[in-house]
Amino acid sequence: MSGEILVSCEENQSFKNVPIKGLEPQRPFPKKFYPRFTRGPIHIPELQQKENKIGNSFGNHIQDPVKGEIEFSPEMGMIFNEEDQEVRDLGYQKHAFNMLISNRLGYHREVPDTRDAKCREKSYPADLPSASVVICFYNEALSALLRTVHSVLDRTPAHLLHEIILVDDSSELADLKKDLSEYVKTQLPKTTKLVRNEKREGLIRGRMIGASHATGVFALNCMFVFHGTVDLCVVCPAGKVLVFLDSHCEVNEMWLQPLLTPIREDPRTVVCPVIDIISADTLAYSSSPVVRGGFNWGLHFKWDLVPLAELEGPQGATAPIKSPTMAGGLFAMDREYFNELGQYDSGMDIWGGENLEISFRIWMCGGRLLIIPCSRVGHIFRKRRPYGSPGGQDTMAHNSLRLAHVWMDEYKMMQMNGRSWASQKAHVTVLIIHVNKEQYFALRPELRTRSYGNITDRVELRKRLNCKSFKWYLDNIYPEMQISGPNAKAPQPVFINRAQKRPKIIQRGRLYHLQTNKCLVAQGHPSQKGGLVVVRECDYNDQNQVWIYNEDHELILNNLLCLDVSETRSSDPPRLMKCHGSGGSQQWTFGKNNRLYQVSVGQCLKVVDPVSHKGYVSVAICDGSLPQQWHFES
Ligand code: UD2
Ligand code: MN
Repeated sequence: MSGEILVSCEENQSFKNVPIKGLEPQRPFPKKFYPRFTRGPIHIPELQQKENKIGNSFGNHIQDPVKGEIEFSPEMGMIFNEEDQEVRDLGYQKHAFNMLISNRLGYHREVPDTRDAKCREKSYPADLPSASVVICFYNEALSALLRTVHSVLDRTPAHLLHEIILVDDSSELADLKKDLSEYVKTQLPKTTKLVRNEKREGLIRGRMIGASHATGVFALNCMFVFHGTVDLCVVCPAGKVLVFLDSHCEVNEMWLQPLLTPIREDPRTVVCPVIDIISADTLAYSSSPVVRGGFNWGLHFKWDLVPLAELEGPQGATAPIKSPTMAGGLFAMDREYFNELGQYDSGMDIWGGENLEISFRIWMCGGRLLIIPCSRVGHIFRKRRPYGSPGGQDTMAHNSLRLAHVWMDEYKMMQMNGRSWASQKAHVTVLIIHVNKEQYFALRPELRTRSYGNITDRVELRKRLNCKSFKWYLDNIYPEMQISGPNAKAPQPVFINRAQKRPKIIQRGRLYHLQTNKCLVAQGHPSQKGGLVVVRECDYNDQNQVWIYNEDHELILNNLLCLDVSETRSSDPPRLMKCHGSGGSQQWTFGKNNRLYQVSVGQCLKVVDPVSHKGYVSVAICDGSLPQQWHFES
């Protein structure tokens, strides 16, 4: 059949700038600082000069035309009265981010287009499948939740958005219980549904409940049009794809089309956008580097640099990247494939581990997982999780145990101090394994005997789907993963190569902190393993202040030790450790806004208290602020 494809779906419905009844924050602060519903530049007099100078504005953020970065205008966070203070304090307590600014931003705002310029030249097929967006939330700040919803409505063509399904995981906050349902009924399109769990289920079962409400019927705004001159008409196959989002996100321009395209080509492809950073303190939206997902033997998710081979190709920086794992919150997947692949493990509770479980399952059972650099979605990264589990259990440990027993074969990490530990529950002899005394069981010895429920169904699922072994996954999908113990391949290439060939030096010089005019040095002696780093007066004759930056992205002080972070406890300050050559915790990149980015934890190096003489440093969510600006001086 030949002929032109006709898309019968309507252009983007507009639900922008709807009047809000009763739900907007009622705080009496000066109107000039209240730019809600403002989609163009806001004109705050104090900002005028700044705006004129740099010429552009995104809501409350100002774009720096040189670096394409954004800068936060501190006026948004000002406290004018006690009530403001209360909103701010309560917000931090309940949500671990600045609710005062979130409320002031309102439900719509522009965000900077953080895509690579080449993404804007891309075109996507006209007959993309449409999506059901599932957003599960528990005690979310209403303004953040509704900004998530409106960003989807504002930036998604209507014919691609079949529905939004909000799953309230039994929230206790009054506005979520009452006002939200009123708002959904009266202010949002009919295609937005609100489902309420009778009891707290956690995000894993919550998402499954959301997905089960996704309908597969044709959307009302899609018609089958027959036209004499057209051979083929396209009916939007409504709700074919499930898109999961956290409840504190903002989608960027053209976010959905690049996600749907690879799924249309192959429904066994699962895709993630690049997760941009929305600062918990300022709500500033900034771009994330394109990195891919990995994990460590403590079963903690981490970011890895993309291997060069993945980046080389005709599409360059815009090409989809194969990712061994996903971060968890933001992804799109064919609905039937989600069901066929076993949804999620319903025995997992509240939070944690499901992202590695679904990642292993996708790769081991015949699918693939991609990160799509041209799709960008911002997410508020908080410094702590503001909620616990109902019984106070460590659900991450429970969930990780389940996934290890179902998917990791002989690679479960259950050897303590060199002694194998056989699991009673799984009836398997654990051979193994990677011994990492600091990372998991050594830290949590009580987990050795902890029960993790019945996993029979999941083991059967794995058999039914005829999934490959975990060894296959490691060999083919994540060969960079370091393995020690009986499963180690001999010889281990990284260490061998390292002894023979030192990584090429890219730069040698001082790490200068722009705000304090100080240099990064060892707190004690630079050869002391585990020693902290601090900023001190620069001394250009002192070899102990000289860093090497090499092609492996390592920062080595005085040719001795590498700057390193703990992957399991990113709140620990960076320290100097023996260079291990396996990337991750010792990989740093220099990025926009003079940031020094730690790849594995996805955070930036900063001086904790720039006015204090102590000069302590830490890693924190990147926000482009002055304490996070560094310069490598050769
Ligand atoms: C990350 C993921 C998150 C999830 C988690 C591991 C991203 C951006 N986020 O942590 O989606 O995969 O790792 O489990 O990749 N929620 C409920 N019920 C609960 C607890 C949470 O509905 O009992 C909601 C919550 O309101 C939020 C979502 O689940 O919308 C994810 O929770 P989170 O934001 O606390 O997780 P995050 O981003 O720390
Ligand atoms: Mn989240």
